[in-house]
Amino acid sequence: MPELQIIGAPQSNYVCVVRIACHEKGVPYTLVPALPHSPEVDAIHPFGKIPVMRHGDVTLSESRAICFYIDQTFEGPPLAPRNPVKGGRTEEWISHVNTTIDPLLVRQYLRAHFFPGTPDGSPDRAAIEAALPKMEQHFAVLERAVARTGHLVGDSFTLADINLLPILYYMTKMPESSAMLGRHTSLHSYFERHMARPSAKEATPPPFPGRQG
Ligand SMILES: N[C@@H](CCC(=O)N[C@@H](CS)C(=O)NCC(=O)O)C(=O)O
Repeated sequence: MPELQIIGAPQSNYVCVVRIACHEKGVPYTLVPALPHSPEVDAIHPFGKIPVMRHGDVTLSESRAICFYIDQTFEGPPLAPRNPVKGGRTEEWISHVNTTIDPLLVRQYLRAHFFPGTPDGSPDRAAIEAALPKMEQHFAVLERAVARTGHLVGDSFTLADINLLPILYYMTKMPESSAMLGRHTSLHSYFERHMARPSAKEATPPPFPGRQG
């Protein structure tokens, strides 16, 4: 088998998703550090986003596509349930996380802290304050979703949980979101329990260069 390369920056929540997926599947891989829009990424992703993947002659972009390939190519526990209802639920949650939750929690809220674009580099308070009421709704939805079984789908750890976990990890790093997570007790214990998995520990994002924590 050729080497499986996951190409991207380890701080990216989507790179983190693919790394957790590889670990859960029991697939060895090499992480090739690369930034969005770098030549090695642009060669594979038409819009220059990370992660991208190289496996022999096969190249792929988009975390869901990469996880699909890994799930289908290698032996090991399924990342997404093969049962159509549970599989469909898993896709439903992955889509909610990628199209609704990530844009608010990561692209709007976290970016306003980490990459605010303000003249002095201080957090963009207007963007943060605008995000918080909508974030309360998202946290409430997630709280209800995990309250019964401690998983997003059925009673096992799936690719849906893998997609959410890195975002929740970043929520613990900022004051408003960390307090919000603390107030949602089922979601908080869900996060702590799954973050203790070896796959999540191994893929925990390092700090952004030049930043602490
Ligand atoms: N839908 C993509 C999203 C990937 C994504 O947004 N990656 C970010 C880093 S976390 C990125 O490359 N951003 C650069 C850009 O949007 O130009 C996936 O699932 O892989």
